[in-house]
Amino acid sequence: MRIDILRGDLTTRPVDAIVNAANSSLLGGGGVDGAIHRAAGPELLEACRELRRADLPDGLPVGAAVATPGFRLPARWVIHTVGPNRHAGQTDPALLASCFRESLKVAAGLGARSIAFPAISAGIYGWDASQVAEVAFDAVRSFASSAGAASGSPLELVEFVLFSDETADVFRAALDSASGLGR
Ligand code: AR6
Repeated sequence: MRIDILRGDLTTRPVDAIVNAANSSLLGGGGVDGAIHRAAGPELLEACRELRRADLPDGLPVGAAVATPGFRLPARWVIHTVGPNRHAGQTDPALLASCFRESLKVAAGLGARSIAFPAISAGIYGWDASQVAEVAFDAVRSFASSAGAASGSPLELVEFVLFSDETADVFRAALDSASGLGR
């Protein structure tokens, strides 16, 4: 599984799935969530409303992931996950690790070969980008070496698409110091 770090806009990525740093309501918000909804079009909000009605009446829990189509996005699917909110006292890195792990699982279940992540929780939810990067690479490495991957995960490419040069540099430095991952 290859890992690429890019500076750019997640909504433009021609990958099979992009991951949305959503909130539990799944009904949109600011940051990358707002950008994804704008780029995907109103059908995305409709699909999220339907998910809420049919499967998630109480919303999507922190650390869980669920997929919708990508509608007008280049990506075929959007995988919505809810990162922990530091400002609300959600400081357990296991919750953040779960976002990456569950998103990878959902992507593999869909047959996705490529997936692009933003820096989940590193914006409005207040986590340090360096900690997000560390948790993210650890989760990808665990997923790659897990039984699930060994039994045929189709995922070949994991992109991290960062909105600023600064965050991209933080992710590059973390990847360089993470062992066992090739680029
Ligand atoms: N492409 C890539 N990264 C982006 C983009 C983009 N188009 N736009 C922003 N980012 P945030 P969170 C970066 O705040 O911290 C929403 O209101 C941004 O610079 O989007 O998980 C949700 O509805 C930052 O580095 O997500 C939730 O309520 C990273 O994406 C809440 O925010 C994540 O920042 C989630 O907060």
